Amino acid sequence: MRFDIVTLFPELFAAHLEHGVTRRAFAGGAVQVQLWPLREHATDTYRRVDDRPFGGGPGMVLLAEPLERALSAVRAQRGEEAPVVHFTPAGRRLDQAAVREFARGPGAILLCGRYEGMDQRVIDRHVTHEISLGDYVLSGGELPALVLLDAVARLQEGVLPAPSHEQDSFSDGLLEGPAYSRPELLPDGRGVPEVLLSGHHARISQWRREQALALTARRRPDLIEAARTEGRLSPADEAFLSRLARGL
Ligand code: 9D3
Repeated sequence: MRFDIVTLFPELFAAHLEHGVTRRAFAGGAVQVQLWPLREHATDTYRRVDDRPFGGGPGMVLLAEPLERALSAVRAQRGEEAPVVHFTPAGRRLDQAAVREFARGPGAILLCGRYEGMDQRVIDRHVTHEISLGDYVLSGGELPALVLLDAVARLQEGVLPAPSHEQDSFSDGLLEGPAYSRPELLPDGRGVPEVLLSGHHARISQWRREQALALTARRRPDLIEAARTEGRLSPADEAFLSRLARGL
């Protein structure tokens, strides 16, 4: 799959693409990334890519023409089929279901906004998905684009060591409980839950499931409700949750 990223700040992407799990996806060729510096598509001698909004108001707007030219250059290389994503605070919040859909598809063209936004005519003509990360204010769409890339790259075959995304929270829809590693006993005397050292795999699995259910019920009751609606809670899960609710 291929991601083409239209941005004023291509340098922001380098460190992430060169490290860790995502580097494996990119180096292995599962995910191709091409950066399209918007400034190279400016039309005037000052290389302007933004201007004041018609009608007045604060801030600047990304100009339609450089964006249209950048999109034409991208499409000359990859054709018409790709989704075009605009990252904007007004978009639908990104979730794991959307990430899975991108991971199954051909990739996308990612438009990273800056300033107060981009000329609406570009959005109207080209954009197929508007995506937000959530209700806080960032300075542009570059970090959101990296977030989507990271989430998609780690789902590619051979990128993760094991089939570990089968066990991800948000794959089974619950938060994960606590994890512990060496040493068994810290110098200040804190140990590790006994059951994890027992070697009793069935008991360990049950304990982990209960930890996940308890944490999710406390922090994200909405996820418990969704799991219930979708039939992902067993009778044993329900029994545990009702004991929990009664404070036992
Ligand atoms: C004056 C109104 N502002 C909205 C709160 C305008 C505005 C602020 C920040 C317009 C764009 C931006 C830059 N942010 C993004 O481009 C962005 C973003 C975000 O700020 N939060 C969460 N997700 C995203 S995706 C793109």
